[in-house]
Amino acid sequence: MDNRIWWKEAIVYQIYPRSFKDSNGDGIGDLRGIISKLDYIQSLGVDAVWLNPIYKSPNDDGGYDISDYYSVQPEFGRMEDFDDLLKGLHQRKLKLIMDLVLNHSSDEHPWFQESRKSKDNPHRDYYFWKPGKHGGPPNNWPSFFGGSAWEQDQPTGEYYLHLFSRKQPDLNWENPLLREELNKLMKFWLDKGVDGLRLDVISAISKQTDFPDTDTPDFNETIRKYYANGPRLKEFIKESKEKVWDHYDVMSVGEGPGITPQNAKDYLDEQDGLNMIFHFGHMFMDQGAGGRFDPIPWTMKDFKQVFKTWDDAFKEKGWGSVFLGNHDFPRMVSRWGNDRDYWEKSSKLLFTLLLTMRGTTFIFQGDEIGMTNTRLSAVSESKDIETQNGWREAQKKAITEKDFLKAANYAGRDNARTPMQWSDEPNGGFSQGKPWMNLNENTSDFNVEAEQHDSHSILNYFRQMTNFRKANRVLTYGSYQPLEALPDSLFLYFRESDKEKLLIVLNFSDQVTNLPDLVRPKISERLIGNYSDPGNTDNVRAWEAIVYRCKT
Ligand code: TEU
Ligand code: CA
Repeated sequence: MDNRIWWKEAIVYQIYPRSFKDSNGDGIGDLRGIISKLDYIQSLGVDAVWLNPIYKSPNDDGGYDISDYYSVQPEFGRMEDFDDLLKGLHQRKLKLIMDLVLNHSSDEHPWFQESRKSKDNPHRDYYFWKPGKHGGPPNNWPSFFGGSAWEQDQPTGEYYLHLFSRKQPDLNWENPLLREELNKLMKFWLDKGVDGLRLDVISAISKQTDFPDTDTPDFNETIRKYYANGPRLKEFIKESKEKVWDHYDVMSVGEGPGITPQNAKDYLDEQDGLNMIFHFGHMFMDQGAGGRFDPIPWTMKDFKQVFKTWDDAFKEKGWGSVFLGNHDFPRMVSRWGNDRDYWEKSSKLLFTLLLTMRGTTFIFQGDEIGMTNTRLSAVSESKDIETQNGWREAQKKAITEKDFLKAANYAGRDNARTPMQWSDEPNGGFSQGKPWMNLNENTSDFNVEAEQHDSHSILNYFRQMTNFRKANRVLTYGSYQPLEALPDSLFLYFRESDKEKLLIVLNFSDQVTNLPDLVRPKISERLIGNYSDPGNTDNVRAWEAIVYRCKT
């Protein structure tokens, strides 16, 4: 593997700063808190950190509403703290991937404050303004956060577009002056030595500027057909690449809601595309037509198919990312595993998948110790605008709070945002002050401190698995060959290179099941697994994960 590429081999650890570690007792995680945990991060065996937005923001949407792209959110610290964090990461051979939100800004950004003043303001076309129609918004587009994607604004009386909250007006990439501003701010952060950019909702930056009505009530279909994959998307990505990214050794990963297996590789061209994207094939699989708070059952058959579909999409060209959770989704062990009877085994099984699948692995903070979903007992406890607005919309449909809470506790983003569980000290060692958000009630049961010293803990299995992935390059560059025609709960796949072949066996069920006869003769030795005793090759135990070396 002479053409080794760091971002293909990297294991990336995602940090949501507000909930990671508070250093000054105000109950809010901050940059110096992250600095205090750099040795822990390094001990995980990861190669890079993806930092959710740290820029000045009114925090309407967890920092994804930026009011100054050039300064650090005061609650998180100062620019010097950022510089110290970057230095601390680089000293430990860790790379930093920054999260940039370029599809929209905060409505408190000076650009928007100017833009809204008058129709002929020089900043007017930094955003999308349209007159209303028939006394209402210009079209029927729904916002990700409920209600219309248009907000009427005074003094001009026109409507502005906001695919997300009304405090997140969409930036008008049609305007070359605006694009120049965005290129400038990207260069500002890259000149500091940042190693990668995670580009928020990059799939939506090119709009269909005639703004046709959506013809479907299915929200995810509306995203795909109307918000994502706009006519100039490839052009805008190419321009940013040529004007900015190509001048740095920087990795670009685009967040791509609405991108499809058919068109993904169009955006990942070596010459003029992104390095990789996050797709949402599995993430939206259990969302009904009404989106996140309209959950529908998911099946292992579909789950396995998503991995095959997307691996096929990147077989010839492009590169995928592999994740099972982040700050926008419930905790992976609660969603895909069994966080009651097989919490430890299923957490470890999910890591075995993440760290043996083809594509760059992204791990969300806290998943390495098996953090689970939290439980809101009232919607008022939610700290997330998507849940709060979702409840506003649910009430219009006479949905009871009890029923809405069931959906929010299953699918809501609060699940991922409870503070990191460091120890059984007060507030889980996260803060000396009152945390901005309640910790999970199970913090004293399991936390970093407790797992650090337990050789069978999820945390230490995670460390074994990151080392295992890096010691076996076939897991990065090898082919992915899933076995078909198996019981739905049995997920088996080969990873093969010209030198070696591994078989990964994952039992996504509480039942013991047989290892299929066809694979048994191919096995030469068991390399790693989530049961401390090796068991036998006749069957696979409940939530058992095993990696075998195959005879070649
Ligand atoms: O999320 C955009 C996105 O992909 C949405 O589908 C998201 O997964 C969810 O449905 C909205 O919660 C990005 C950020 O990851 C998210 O935290 C922000 O709220 C959103 O963009 C707006 O910036
Ligand atoms: Ca703090």
